[in-house]
Amino acid sequence: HHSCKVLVVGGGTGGCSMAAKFADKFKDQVIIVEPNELHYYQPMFTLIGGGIRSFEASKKLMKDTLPKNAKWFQENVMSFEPPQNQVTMSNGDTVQYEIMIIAMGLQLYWEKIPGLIECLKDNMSGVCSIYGSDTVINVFPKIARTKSGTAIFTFPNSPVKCPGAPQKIAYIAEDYFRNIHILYPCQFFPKQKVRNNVKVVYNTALPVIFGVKKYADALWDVCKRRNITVNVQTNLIKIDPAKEEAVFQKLDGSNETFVEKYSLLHVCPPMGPPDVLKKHPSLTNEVGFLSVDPKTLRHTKYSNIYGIGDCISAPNSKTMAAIAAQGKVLYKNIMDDLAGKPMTMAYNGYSSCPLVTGYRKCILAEFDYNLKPLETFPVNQGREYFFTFILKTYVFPLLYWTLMTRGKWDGPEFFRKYSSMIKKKEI
Ligand code: FAD
Ligand code: UQ1
Repeated sequence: HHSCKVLVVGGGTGGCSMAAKFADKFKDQVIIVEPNELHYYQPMFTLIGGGIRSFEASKKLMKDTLPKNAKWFQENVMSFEPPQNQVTMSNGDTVQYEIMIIAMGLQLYWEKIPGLIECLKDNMSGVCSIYGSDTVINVFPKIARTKSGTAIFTFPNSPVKCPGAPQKIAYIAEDYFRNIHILYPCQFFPKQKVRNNVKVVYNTALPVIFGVKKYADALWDVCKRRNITVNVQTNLIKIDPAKEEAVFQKLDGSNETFVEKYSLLHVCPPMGPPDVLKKHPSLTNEVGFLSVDPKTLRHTKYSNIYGIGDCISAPNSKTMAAIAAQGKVLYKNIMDDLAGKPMTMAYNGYSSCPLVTGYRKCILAEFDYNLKPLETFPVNQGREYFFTFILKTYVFPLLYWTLMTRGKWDGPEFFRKYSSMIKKKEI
């Protein structure tokens, strides 16, 4: 049975970066519980799906990623006992803590779409997904094989991580079908001029293409210009592998269902909070997310529990960029609290989504809780740029592995303040 000053549940983006911050401060007094052998940089999955980056570049051993001056148990947390300041792990051991940070991420509910799991396992089917570490490598071969028919890209009826990703992969595939792409040193691109034979469709359960109007307008424009059919309030409910048909339900009140034949079907699976969290209603809101104050990120009921990342109830868009901003606030607030001072920092809901729209361009969306743009660079980020594509493809991964996993990247707030001084006021 173990005890520590700071217990971190989950060693993904949020858990690893917070553990690194606290392990620097309180050496050998931090425990991380994380079951996985490998640590993935998930934002690269979209680029792997487009054949732009290699799968190898997206992963590292967990032991080489988590901070060395913290103790790692390669277990699952099976239950929480907040009144006792204790959790129980899958090996039966308990861990006691002074402070606990919960960073368990989102669970993917593949099984909620009948037919999906068997299609994903079948290399010959046209069904694929960038969302799984075990499914992402099949995406590019399946896109490259598509020469005709309908390529359908879906967005589910649930909260998801990186809500832009399901349409980014649509834009990349569409660009690939057109054969407007540059050669990358790491990848050979065979010639593809099949765009005229492939219909490209984006079916989203949401009523909008994107939550922030400025970027939504830009994305509608991209879709119109490139003849991508967008159907809102359209939710994938079932796949029939034998007929290569997908069944969709309209969420416009009519509940009508319809069937669409596909040659390529890219699925973003439904997601939600991890089952373990949902089993502890005293920790969660009605739908199972860890219930935290959206400003301080402290638990609403237990004052020594905090949350970060995709598993928390705060209504920000669930991204790594959001976690960078949350981490700064969380660290400062916990240190204030430990010093007996009131918490002074508030998270403003900052989130960012580099909306890759092809093989050399990207719209870098950045916004806050109010869905107001909060941009870093002194340009109009509602436009497509090559430099933002380079940031997404090469700079952010480097930033992640060298700074963020070591607790040393708090987001671009610093640059934003600087560039807002020179940015022209937008009309
Ligand atoms: P995760 O990193 O998922 O980590 C959760 C960890 O908790 C996991 O390691 C898991 O094993 C562990 N865990 C689960 N249950 C337990 C348990 N019972 N006990 C102990 N540990 C447990 N973000 C961006 O900012 N920009 C992007 O361009 C972008 N693109 C993306 C594209 C794709 C395809 C995907 C999938 C994500 C993308 N993201 C992007 C989102 C980003 O990757 C996530 O928001 C971020 O990684 C979430 O971090 P987290 O720590 O909350 O969860
Ligand atoms: C970011 O900080 C971050 O975390 C490393 C990402 O994750 C991949 C992002 O996608 C983005 C956009 C940011 C924000 C950083 C800048 C410089 C805008």
